[in-house]
Amino acid sequence: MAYEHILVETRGPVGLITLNRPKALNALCTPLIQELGQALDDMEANEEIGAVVLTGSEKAFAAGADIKEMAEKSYMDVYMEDFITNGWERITTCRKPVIAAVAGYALGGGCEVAMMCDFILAADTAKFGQPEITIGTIPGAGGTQRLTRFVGKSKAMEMCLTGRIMDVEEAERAGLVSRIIPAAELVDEAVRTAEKIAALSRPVVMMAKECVNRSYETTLNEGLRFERRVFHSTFATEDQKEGMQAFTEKRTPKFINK
Ligand code: DAK
Repeated sequence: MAYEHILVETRGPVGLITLNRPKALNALCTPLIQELGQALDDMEANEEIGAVVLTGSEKAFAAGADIKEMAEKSYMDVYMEDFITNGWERITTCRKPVIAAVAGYALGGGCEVAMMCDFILAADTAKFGQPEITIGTIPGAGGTQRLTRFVGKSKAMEMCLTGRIMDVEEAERAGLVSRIIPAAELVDEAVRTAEKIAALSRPVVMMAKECVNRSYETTLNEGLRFERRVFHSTFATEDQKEGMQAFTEKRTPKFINK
């Protein structure tokens, strides 16, 4: 499929999606979100792909939802259209791992999209923020909820109430990003990381992802029970047998995704 607002490529077992509206700092207009959803559908269905990297440009991962598209809408417009709800959460329903590779601005909806990914690798140029309050609205794609879970109430509250932008060192200290990488190496390192994941047992990777995500949605005891059941179920896979056998035979395992 031909896309207008994103670039899509595969690098071995990795699907790479690049947000590509450079003149608008990758502002997330509705057609872009629809294209992103379509690309994720395709990658989810493609058996050759084991993990996905989502990135933007050197200057901006994404500077937010498209303010020019939203500006004139009335309450009834956004309510009746379910404005920009449709499609936005596709990343969170993707069963394959999705890594955000963030350079430059990740603001508003851009920060929210990065947080919907499984983890964030950030360039030393990355900046994160929820500046919606400065344009008379509030985060609408999870910013008040996910940011608070990542960085805690005090920092999330300050960011949502003032619109302050966090630099990458602060974001790493606060647990929002997993690693800082020199900007020039960001995408290659994200693809290498995705390749490592793609080389593992796909069903077991999906199970691990499901368990970590469950920790956000349930109590500790329920989460532990869920993890235990899924842990047991890995013993029904051929890949668990192969992985442990390979360890004892001091060789690299050959996973078959079964
Ligand atoms: N929307 C539209 N255009 C944008 C944009 C945005 N968010 N951000 C930047 N641009 C455009 C600028 O208008 C400018 O276009 P021209 O004037 O050249 O035509 C071009 O990109 C370059 O931007 P600047 O000239 O401003 O570049 P600077 O380097 O001077 O400044 C900046 C960079 C990132 C600091 C600045 O552009 C900025 O403050 N941008 C806006 C950041 C912002 O407020 N973001 C939050 C937007 S609200 C929801 C889902 C999502 C959302 C809500 C609900 N649901 C699922 C319900 C999300 C809402 C938001 O994100």
